[in-house]
Amino acid sequence: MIRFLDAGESHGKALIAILDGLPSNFIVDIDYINDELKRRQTGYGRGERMKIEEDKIEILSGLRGRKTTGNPITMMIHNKDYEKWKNIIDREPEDKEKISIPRPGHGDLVGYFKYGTGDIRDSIERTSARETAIRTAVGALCKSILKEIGIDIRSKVNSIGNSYEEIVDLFDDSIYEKINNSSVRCYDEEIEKSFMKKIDICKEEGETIGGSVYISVKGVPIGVGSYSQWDRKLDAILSYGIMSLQGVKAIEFGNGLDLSLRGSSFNDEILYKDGRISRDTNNCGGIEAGVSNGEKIDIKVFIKPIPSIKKDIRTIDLKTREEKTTRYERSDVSAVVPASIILENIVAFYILKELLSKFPNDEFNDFKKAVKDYRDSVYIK
Ligand code: EPS
Repeated sequence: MIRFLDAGESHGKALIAILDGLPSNFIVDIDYINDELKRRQTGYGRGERMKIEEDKIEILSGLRGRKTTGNPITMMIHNKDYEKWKNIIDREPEDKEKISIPRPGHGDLVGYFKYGTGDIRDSIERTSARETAIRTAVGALCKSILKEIGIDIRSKVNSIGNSYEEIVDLFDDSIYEKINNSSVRCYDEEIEKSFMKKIDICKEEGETIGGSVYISVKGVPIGVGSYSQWDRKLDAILSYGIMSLQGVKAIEFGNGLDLSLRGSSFNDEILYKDGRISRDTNNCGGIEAGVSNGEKIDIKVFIKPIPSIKKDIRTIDLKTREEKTTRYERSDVSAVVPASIILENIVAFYILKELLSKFPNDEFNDFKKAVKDYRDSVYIK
């Protein structure tokens, strides 16, 4: 069973994660993890902070040389911006410095009442999506293990505001190359311009904007997840991880939101082609009854606009209950492009976790062999 906890604050010294339960003898590619961190940082719509940070992973335990040992893996990313913030972060603020005007939509109001420290700075530091850097590192390590097992996870941006690009097969390498080279992660140049324009207009107007991303997972064998208990269903487990990403407000598996389809068209007919069970459609998104069915796992995720906006909206001062307008904290204009990368990595953690629960093995090569033997037995007949 793999699990992890992370810690660290947006402007604190560092972000840390402890990832426990990975099989031994897997050769870790640090460059791959750092490339994923870079992918997360470089999207259109980012603010000033990304010019400061240059995220790199440091592994403090769990490896001998480059190989996993089965011991817990401690990962760390330093916050470069800490140097400028340490006088704020590392001392108790005077009363007049405490923040009491919450940004609607952020964790400011709920954190103020829940933890009662009297300073919104405390919740800002932990609710910030800066935390997704370390979650991306954890997921990237899981994603690199899945790659060796024959499972690939890809993503694109589907919409920025109400500007939309059609879903496409992300495993068409020439299309995916275009997506990876686009600063808004889409394949059509006209749509790319319209996505960028939406973000530019928001920036000029002191606004922020949401959107949606599409994640597709190829190679998960039949039988991952379970219907035997409600809390073992794969779609429910993935949703838990996906909803935990800052700003996510909705998820669709396959074409779950297409209510125009009736039963005979929605339910994907079962066919037998080229020696394997297959489907011509994937409306169920690769999961039936909470169990992977061997098709691609297709997920669309919807992200709301960032709550740190320059434009004034109404709020109150929690100390006096007086009406105020929001105070501005430096932020990004849109988090949709980085969300696409972060979600690939969040999904990777859960797919690996569930795969290891079906094929429990302490050693990587045994794990790989168990998955291969099972795949052969299912697909050849
Ligand atoms: C964030 C606010 C901004 C973002 C940050 C998330 O940071 P800052 O307050 O330092 O300007 O840049 O995202 C990251 C730092 C990151 O690495 O993704 C927020 O309030 O959620």
